[in-house]
Amino acid sequence: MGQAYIEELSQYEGQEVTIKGWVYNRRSSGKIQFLLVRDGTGMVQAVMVKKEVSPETFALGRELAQESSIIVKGIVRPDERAPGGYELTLTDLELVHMADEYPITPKEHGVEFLMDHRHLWLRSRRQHAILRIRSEIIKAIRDFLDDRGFVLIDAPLLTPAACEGTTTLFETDYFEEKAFLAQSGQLYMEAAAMAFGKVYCFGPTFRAEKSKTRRHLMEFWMVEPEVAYADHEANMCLQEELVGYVVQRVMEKHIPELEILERDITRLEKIVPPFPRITYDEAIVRLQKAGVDIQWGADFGGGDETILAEQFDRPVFVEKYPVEIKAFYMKPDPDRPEVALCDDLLAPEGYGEIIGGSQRIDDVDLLKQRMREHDLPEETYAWYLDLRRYGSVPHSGFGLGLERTVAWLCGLPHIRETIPFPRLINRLYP
Ligand code: NSS
Repeated sequence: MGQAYIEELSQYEGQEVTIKGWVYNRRSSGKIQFLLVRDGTGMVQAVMVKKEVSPETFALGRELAQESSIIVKGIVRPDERAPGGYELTLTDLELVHMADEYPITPKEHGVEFLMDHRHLWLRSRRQHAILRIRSEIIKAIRDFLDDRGFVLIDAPLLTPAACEGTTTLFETDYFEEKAFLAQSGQLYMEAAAMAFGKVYCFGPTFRAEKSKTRRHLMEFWMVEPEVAYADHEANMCLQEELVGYVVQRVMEKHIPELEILERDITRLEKIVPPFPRITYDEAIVRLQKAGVDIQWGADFGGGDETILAEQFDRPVFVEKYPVEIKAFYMKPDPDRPEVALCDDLLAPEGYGEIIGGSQRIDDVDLLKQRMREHDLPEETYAWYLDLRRYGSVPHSGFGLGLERTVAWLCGLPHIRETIPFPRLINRLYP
């Protein structure tokens, strides 16, 4: 009569188990009550028959408010109709805490209301499905890189300088010095790649994005691999292998969650590398043909990315953007210096850019020149320039946005549900 988790009930068929959890829902019909119990690992229906339990226990069942914490004892019975395949015949019920009237009821609530109650909303079936898939994606990314000999190197979150432009920095006071929350760990990964060869960081990054879109968070997680001696081509191969691996893993382990989310799984089955590649030049022509008023030299908006991505059933690489619209560290194409050896990977179905990557400038003079053009103070980046002074090599890397990847794989209309506690332009609570 041991304690069990709901996800392991199949091991206890016919036995009495104890489940510690919460009341998800409850209904009764006279002499019989049905308690839907959740314990974090799953959900099970406990059936309580009046004549088989004490009068106190039966009365307690009737009073249980939604989300009250309870300890249930019961016999595990197979039941084909039950979601996990099992049901409990309740033998005993203990109240741990009677919940106040729970604000989130099975009826429909508005998004702002749910976001205000995010700390409670996490208990719902749909949020469970999403955050379990998120957890799997993190593990899949780490397994992929670890298995290939990458070393995890943590980047600092408080930094003295910008990586991705100075307009989206969160500034903070660092003992009378200015510090910024990291927009990316990349510059530090470049240092680490020169030390370890193949490295990655995986952590939160921050952008004061003044845009209110379904793809932007102020705080998001990014995995950033960086590889010494890898060129632009090798960089894209690594990206498509990683994405293919992650999709495969989610399909292997999380079909029930994808079903809860009503994800069209046939769309995910197509995500097999190699992915199509188009140049920025070609992307401009495609957009113009689709009726978009855009000229060479302009950056793409979310709408443009969607139009491009819709032309493919797999993620599509757009490579070689104009140097002018990209970050200072990207290496210009030696055959055509007005474009950079960079790529964005656009997810299908309108999920937009999930990866940004590039080969980095390895020449110290060119890097200094680019920094001047971007008005970046040389002193703050002296250490970064050092990397081009002591054994500089061609190297490349990329950043994959975790939340956009979760949104895409789960088929969510908005990025806010992909992270436990989202930071949005109008939200710092809870
Ligand atoms: O700005 S990126 O395109 N690239 C970098 O930060 C490089 N320094 C990465 C590198 O090469 N090591 O951002 C990379 C990805 C981008 O493709 C999105 O998937 C995601 O990070 N991203 C975001 N996700 C959610 N919200 C916001 N605001 C956001 N910004 C970027």
